[in-house]
Amino acid sequence: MKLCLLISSLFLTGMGGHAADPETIGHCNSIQDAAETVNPDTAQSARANAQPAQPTGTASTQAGPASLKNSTGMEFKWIAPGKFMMGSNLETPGGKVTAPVHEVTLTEPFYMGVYEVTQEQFEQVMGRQPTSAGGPVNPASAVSWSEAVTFCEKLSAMPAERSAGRVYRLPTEAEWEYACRAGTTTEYCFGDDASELGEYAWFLGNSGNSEIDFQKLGPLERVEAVQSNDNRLHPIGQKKPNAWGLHDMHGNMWEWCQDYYSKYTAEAVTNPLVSEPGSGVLGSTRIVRSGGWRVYASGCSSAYRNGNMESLQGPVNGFRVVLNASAGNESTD
Ligand SMILES: [Ca+2]
Repeated sequence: MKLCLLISSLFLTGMGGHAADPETIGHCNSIQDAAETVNPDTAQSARANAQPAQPTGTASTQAGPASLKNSTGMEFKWIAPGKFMMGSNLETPGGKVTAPVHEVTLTEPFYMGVYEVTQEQFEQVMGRQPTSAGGPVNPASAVSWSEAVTFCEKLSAMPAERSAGRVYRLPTEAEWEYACRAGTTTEYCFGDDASELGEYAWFLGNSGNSEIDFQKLGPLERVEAVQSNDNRLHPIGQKKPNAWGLHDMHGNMWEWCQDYYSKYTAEAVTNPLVSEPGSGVLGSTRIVRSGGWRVYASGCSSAYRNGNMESLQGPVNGFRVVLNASAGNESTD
């Protein structure tokens, strides 16, 4: 069973550098089996720095440009501060890892990357290709959390960006889900019907040579379906954006967030960020969101979450960045 969990979790986490062994996956009963490892009771640290919700009257609501393009060509959308219900109470892969639903208030606006960071942008900022290279408009892949943080630091230090006062960072987990939901309360940014996911996302059901409806297949049939399907990542921006103009928030690449993994609690919080590691194995991992090209639909929901080690350079691990909103931000367009 342990092996089954480990191998089949590849379909969720992208851990490891190779496609999962389909024969082994065939012995697993379901994707729910696959992700039990993401929800141990050991990851029960409190949400560090999380505070009870406060009135939003002091929030900075100074709007910058609705869209912004920086000196490297990266595009951003201005995201207004606000309040939303984070998580989902539905059963998810690995148990209810997204529960309980709780109120989150974000008091500051921010700019969210419209796309996952591309290989070309990664090279421009880091001076080298990401570990896995495949094409300039492909998302940068096999990027560790630490590399993603370094990318933000180097991008912020580029002369044109520094003189414009632009500071980049990874999104917090709450910012990521808020931006993904774009005002929705459904399982996906477009509703609850997973059969529509292919219009918005590259995921295991459509990222290969043939589309596969895994819901209609048994475990062994799933293995056979994946075996020769050549599932892979795809260039950014080919699928529909969400209501706030953000692409690939579901699927394509898992996206690193700042936070360490921690179980949710029910109380309302403001600007949550888990900045200290918690207990247990997962407590020292960093949050990834979005699901990816090798992930079932249920792992690509707005609320689904997983934890990966900071050093992991999995083939499904990419990222997008946040630009701190400030009065000095002006588009280079
Ligand atoms: Ca993504």
